[in-house]
Amino acid sequence: MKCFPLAGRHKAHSKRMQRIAILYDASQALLSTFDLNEVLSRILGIVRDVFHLSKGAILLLDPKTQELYLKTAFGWEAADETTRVPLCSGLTGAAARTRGPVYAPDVSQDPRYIPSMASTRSEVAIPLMVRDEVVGVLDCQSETLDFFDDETRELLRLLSTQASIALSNARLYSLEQRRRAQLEAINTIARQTTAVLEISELLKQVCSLVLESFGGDHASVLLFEDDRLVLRAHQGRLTPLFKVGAEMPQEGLLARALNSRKAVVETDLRQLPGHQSGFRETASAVCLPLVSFGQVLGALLLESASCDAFAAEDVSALESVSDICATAIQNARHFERVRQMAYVDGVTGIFNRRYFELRIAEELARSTRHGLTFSVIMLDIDHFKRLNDDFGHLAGDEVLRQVAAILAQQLRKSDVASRYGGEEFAIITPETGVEGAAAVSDKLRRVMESWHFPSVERPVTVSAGVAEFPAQGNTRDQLVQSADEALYAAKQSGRNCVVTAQMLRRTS
Ligand code: GH3
Ligand code: MG
Ligand code: MG
Repeated sequence: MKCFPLAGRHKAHSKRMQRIAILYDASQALLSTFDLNEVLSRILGIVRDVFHLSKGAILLLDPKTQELYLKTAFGWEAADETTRVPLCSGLTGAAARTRGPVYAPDVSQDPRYIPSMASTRSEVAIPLMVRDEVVGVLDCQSETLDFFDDETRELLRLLSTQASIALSNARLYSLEQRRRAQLEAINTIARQTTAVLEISELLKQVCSLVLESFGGDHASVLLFEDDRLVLRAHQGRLTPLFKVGAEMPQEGLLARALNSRKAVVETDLRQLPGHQSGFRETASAVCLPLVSFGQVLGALLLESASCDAFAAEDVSALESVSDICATAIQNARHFERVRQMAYVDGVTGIFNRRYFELRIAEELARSTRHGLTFSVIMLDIDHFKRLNDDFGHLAGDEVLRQVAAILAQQLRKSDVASRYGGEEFAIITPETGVEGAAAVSDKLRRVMESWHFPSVERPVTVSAGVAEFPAQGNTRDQLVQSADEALYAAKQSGRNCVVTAQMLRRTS
């Protein structure tokens, strides 16, 4: 049995106790935070305070470039993340490469040493490992030759093991945080978009929500309209090269995403020959096809002015977002169709009375606000009952459709033509006084008179009554009534003519 002198045993015992105390403090400090930067600066704090070192650093491995970059340090002059060490050089590179501690008791004798501070005499580099993967290196330097004895190196190695665990926890935690934020974003997008049924409003919302939750500088939505891919909405701070409504070339990134129906991430678009982006500053982008029930509706684009702005691990979350958006777009389109149907007359395909009432209310508000005038024309087919009687109801329907088509063709885009009921049509002519509207009505009357209606073997004529806002009415009912009275007068005076409410006032 080996026997130690009492003093030696006591010394060994107290050193072990000190070692346990250091490690205990270290683990407490390291494991009490999940913040990566906090973890790293605590590791260095312990190294500096316990060992009284002049210089220490943590370098992390950049898996892409296989370089170590300086993450946190003390005692370095002008050091930041741009300080990089390739794995083939330095004691730190050697530690990462060999996956074990590397010690230089006298740096002047070690060819691997990269001189950075004149006062350094000894250096130890210990790899930081997460499972069997090197994630970085803990680098410690002292102004004393052979400062790091076996005991100290062992202690630093144990410390680095704990640091590695804390580092791994911090990484998992930040990944988890990111996942949670993304899940929340997906949830918000799902809730907010399904409630928006107005399509352009919906697209704007999609852009700002995606931008808010996934970063990037600009988000846009492109939708197929027939075979054209049209820019329908965008939000962000980049300079657009296209206007909303413009057709986008289906090339490069877009073409790849649309053809493969898969998300495509491009880390540096400026390296792609012939690539044309929708924004001047775009450097990287992720393009997500919008697919609903197997149909490609378009694409959601997220762009950034810096390279490499989108992480591959965010793609699956972004794909969930694009699926939600595609469904929301389908819903909004469906709603738009249903809503349109509610305002369209089944026989003629032009707007119905409900739409006329909606639009006249808007026109009343707009004209009142801006001090403008507008007119209402009530137009009625003459002796329509006789047409039905002589040629049948189906031929009558055909005449209604033809009259509606003539109205749509002859009127301005800003005019609103609707079937008011039976064989009566109501027309709103914005920013047009009674004389102008009477001229429009007379043009319509003349076109009808000379039109060949194939379903009936005789000319069809119309009569019209015109009233102007606000002179002949400042409510919907007053205006319609004035125009109706004028129409009645037109019928009374022999049909196939136009009478204005103004003319009636003068004669009465
Ligand atoms: P007036 O010149 O005074 O306007 O005589 P009119 O015969 O045109 O007017 P009246 O109001 O007496 O008759 C309107 C006719 O329009 C009666 C109705 O059967 C017919 N009508 C209403 N809606 C439709 C429809 O959807 N299709 C067809 N074919 N006829 C319709
Ligand atoms: Mg009639
Ligand atoms: Mg009638």
